[in-house]
Amino acid sequence: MNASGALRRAATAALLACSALAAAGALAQARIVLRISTPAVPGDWHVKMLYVFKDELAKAAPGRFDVQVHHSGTLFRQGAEAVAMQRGNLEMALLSMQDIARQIPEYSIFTAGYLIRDPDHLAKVYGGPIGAEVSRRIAEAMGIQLLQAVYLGTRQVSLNQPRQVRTPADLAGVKLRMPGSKEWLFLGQALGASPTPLAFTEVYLGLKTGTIDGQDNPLPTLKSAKFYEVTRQIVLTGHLVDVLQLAISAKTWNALSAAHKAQVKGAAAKAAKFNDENRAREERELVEFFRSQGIEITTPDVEAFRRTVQAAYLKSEYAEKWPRGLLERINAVK
Ligand code: KDO
Repeated sequence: MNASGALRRAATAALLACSALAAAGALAQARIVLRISTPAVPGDWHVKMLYVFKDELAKAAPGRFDVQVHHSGTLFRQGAEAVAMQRGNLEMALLSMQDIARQIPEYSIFTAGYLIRDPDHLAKVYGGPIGAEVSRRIAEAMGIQLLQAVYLGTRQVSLNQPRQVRTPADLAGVKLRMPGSKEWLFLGQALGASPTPLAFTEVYLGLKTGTIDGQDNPLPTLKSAKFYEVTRQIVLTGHLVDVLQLAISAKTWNALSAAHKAQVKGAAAKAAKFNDENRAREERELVEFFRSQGIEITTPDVEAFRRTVQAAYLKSEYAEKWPRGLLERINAVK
């Protein structure tokens, strides 16, 4: 081989080495895609919270994650997220305990009305040993890793026509929209109403056209989803101090390094703090806002609701499956 041939070969080898290095670099830099699906609308604190999560993660691990927020149920419909994660079609979602109870029936305990007393009780139950135990079980049984419990708010009943409501008997015949799973429908029934399943995205129109008489959601949701525009009365039943779980598929979670796991957890905790504080503040402020909109706010006999709903759960087939002693342990969390 002559000198120029040797030179050409050396140059080609150098080029190849360079492009291999570049490819390896690109691979090392490939961003981890985290698509998050939620039915919540853009004005909802949960959607805003997901952008806090994205920003915090970008600060903690610059250029390493590609967080994509899909709101309004546009990527996966409400209730389909857990299965999508299990099939490898979705990385993250905000799951309800009702979604989880569909696969782990004993966890229907967390869907029971008048179980969690207030947001502080909620934070201590899910943030303490019970929450840790629940997370382990869900990871094993569902292949889904819970990252952080976030407050959804305290659910109240709202009606599109005013009505005297003191006790559950006064809700007889009221077509109360509930999300479409049996755990939710049971709650509507326990409240004394005629539960009607409907997706979250259909509720506004349902209230407006009268295909439903009412719905139940926390006050911040009435505001962000604009349900208050088609509401004449809010009955402060406070029947479910509600939580959602920011969750990630185990496949995605297990592929993360220990440092990335810590960064994801840290960003989730910051997002939850932002959400929880804003929701609690808004819950305090919104009664006045709704009054100013001409909506009647009434306080029923909450004790009568509590007694009726708790009794309905305790004698239901759900309670037969609750883990022994868990009810007492939840009640004992102070
Ligand atoms: C709803 O459909 O009423 C509900 O409040 C149920 C929750 O579990 C959750 O899906 C929530 O909607 C959405 O996140 C919208 O706030």
